[in-house]
Amino acid sequence: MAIDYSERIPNNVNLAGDKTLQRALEHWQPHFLDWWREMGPSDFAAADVYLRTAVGVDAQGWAHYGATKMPDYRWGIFLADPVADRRIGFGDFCGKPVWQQVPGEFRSQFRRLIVTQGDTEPASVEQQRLLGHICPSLYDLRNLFQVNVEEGRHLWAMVYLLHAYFGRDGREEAEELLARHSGDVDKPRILGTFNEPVSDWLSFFCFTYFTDRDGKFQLKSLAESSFDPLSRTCRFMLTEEAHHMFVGETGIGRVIKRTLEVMKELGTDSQEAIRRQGAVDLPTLQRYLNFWFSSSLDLFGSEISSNAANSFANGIKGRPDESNYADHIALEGDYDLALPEGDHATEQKVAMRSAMNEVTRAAYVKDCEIGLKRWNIQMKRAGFEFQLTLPSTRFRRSIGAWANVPTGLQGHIIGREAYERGLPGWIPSESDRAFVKSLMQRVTAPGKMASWVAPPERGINNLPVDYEYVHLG
Ligand code: BYC
Repeated sequence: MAIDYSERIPNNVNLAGDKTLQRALEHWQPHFLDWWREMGPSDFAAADVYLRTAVGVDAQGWAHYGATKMPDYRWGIFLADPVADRRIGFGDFCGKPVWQQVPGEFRSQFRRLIVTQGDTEPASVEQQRLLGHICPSLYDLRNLFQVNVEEGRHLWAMVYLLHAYFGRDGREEAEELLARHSGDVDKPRILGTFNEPVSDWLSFFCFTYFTDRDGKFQLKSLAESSFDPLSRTCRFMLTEEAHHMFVGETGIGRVIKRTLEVMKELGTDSQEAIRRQGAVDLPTLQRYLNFWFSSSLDLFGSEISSNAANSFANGIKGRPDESNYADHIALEGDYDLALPEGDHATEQKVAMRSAMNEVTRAAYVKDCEIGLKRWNIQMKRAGFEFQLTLPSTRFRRSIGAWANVPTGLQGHIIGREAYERGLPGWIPSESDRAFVKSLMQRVTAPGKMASWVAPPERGINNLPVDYEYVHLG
């Protein structure tokens, strides 16, 4: 379905046919642009960026490339095409036709989920706003900005739903999405990870690998929703999300490649020697992975959650790839959970519906492991023993059954003191962060890379790596 770019707000939802909604969104638009100017990528408004813009929502239409100034990017409202006779795929209403409006009794649950989803999008742009100043290459700078404008569009996607289906409350929530800010003491973003600073590119690559991947799984769950406009919105968002995870996976892969080159050249794995050459030693990378993985695990909510059970029962939020499950009702059968009890973990059976957050988290962990396997093969092939691992899902949790339970990386419960002592060696220490910060020298000559990252294997849209992806002017 084509997107109408002649409109002030590009869309494929026939916005012109609903003047009240159109006016309401046109009223919100300048607030969004003010927010982008104040909280978006700092100081790059005049740069021409080789951006991908969606022109349609089908397989061919969503990738139109060209040089664009970010404030001129055509943020808009794009829903995936409707599926004819779509039926509810899970929960108590399984098999009934999907809803085109929000049922009154589920209104506040839907609103809460849409607001939580919407809140993460501008949050991530805020977290990343200063990274442009310390970009390792023009190629990376362009990818950062591509991610940023798309997160901006994902905010539009949720704001459209709030305006179109939640009346006055929705409009108020849409304003609040621009009023909360990442890391703000008084008005922080809703979910923990989105208040963590992303102040260097190693964190950015970890964020796009781990945190954007939470986005993939949450969007997949919401794409199953009985509320069809939410499902269609999330389906289209998922096509864009794939690029964000690509940035994370290839980014970390390139850091590793560069480190391996340096280790080979020097014939040592000495941290000092590697760091002196301006590369990231692998144990430091491991600590960054530990930090972002454990933080992102919290984004799935509690292991046992009545909210999740209700959302599943009412057809509000399903499991990612719901069609892969045999039983879409999930009233029978249990889920085995390991829960902390004193100084050890005990196995407990939990009703399946109450464990839906854990079901999604487990699928996410499996997906996270794929990149690690690839990187570990990369290291083995280069002739090195070092292997990256994911810490236990019990490690350093702030939400759920394992919140504030002191464990080591393998998930064994240890004393509080041992935990405090061990932690600086498990997540980036102050000196790790200072070192990584020292590497973050801005590189903007086309094709040139910072000392700590290898060039990508190919450029964007078949262009060479040394193409001028951002014209700084
Ligand atoms: N931090 O029963 P519980 C993305 C709250 S990322 C702080 O345990 P429930 C993106 C929870 O809200 C995807 N608070 O879990 C990535 C609830 O609060 P209220 C974002 C947390 O309700 C990169 C309370 O604890 N999308 O798109 O099942 C760049 C008890 O909740 C946290 C979504 O998350 C936390 N980590 O919630 C850009 C989808 N975890 O309501 C974008 C929408 C839980 O009692 N959200 N809480 O005050 C949801 O589906 C659900 O709200 C949750 C789990 C997944 C967050």
